[in-house]
Amino acid sequence: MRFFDKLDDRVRACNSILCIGLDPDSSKLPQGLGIMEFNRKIINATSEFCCAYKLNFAFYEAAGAEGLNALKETVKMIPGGIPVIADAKRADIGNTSRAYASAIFDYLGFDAATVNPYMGFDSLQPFIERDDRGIFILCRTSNPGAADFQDLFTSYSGSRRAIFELVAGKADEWNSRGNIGLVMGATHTDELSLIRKELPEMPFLVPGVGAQGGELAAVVESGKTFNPGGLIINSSRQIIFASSGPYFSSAAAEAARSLRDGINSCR
Ligand code: NUP
Repeated sequence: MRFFDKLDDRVRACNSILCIGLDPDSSKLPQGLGIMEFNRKIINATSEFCCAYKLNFAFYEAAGAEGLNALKETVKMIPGGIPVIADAKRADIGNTSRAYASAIFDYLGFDAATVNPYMGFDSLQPFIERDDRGIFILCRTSNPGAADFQDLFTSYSGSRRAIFELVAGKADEWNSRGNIGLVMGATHTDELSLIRKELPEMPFLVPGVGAQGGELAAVVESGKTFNPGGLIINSSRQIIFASSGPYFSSAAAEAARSLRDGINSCR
């Protein structure tokens, strides 16, 4: 099954476009709990409220062998119909990128991955060729430094456009298999609505609400589209670290329910 069909089905089934970020920062885990057990409790408590989970590799890699093991086991413990996104921001020269894609899709079993377009088409090709999997290309990211390169104007192709607009255009051009989406930061809704106008059907993965200050109503208004899974909104810390106390998993469930409802009231 194609990734975006799986995502559409899940969004319809759970009536949610909330993607929960499983970013288990070791310094914030409840006392005495390893990453795997923490994730298991969070997933059990929150899965009914989300259309997808996104795992940022940094937090698993930083925990060494335990973290890498937890990365693989967490993908297995997520219920079957829920797509799982690898937030690894990969890309490299062709044969290296092929190994990255194989590690993420074949060894670890993810449904989709984030990739970095800076090295160009051949660096993404091993990901794009996997038409059973999804890829989200970084387009306009949520961090302050995004402006350093992504917002620069260029006259490439005759018109004055920002680099993030060129990335969006290339992503559309490369999307013959229908397995490409864009990462669009929630903190910059003008850019979000600009790309939405240019690409009405392109799926967006939008991180940056909650801890980074992205405003929910503006994100939904700027990014919405008619495909059920065409706009998914990620939140990590606001949900998984809603409480550090003994009832952390019910606090996470409450945070997820409330964010899902908040998003749905804007849709
Ligand atoms: O532009 C981006 N912004 C962003 O925050 C692209 C990302 N992939 N992310 C990731 O989304 C970030 O690395 C983290 O895993 C998650 C946001 O987490 P939080 O701010 O909701 O805790």
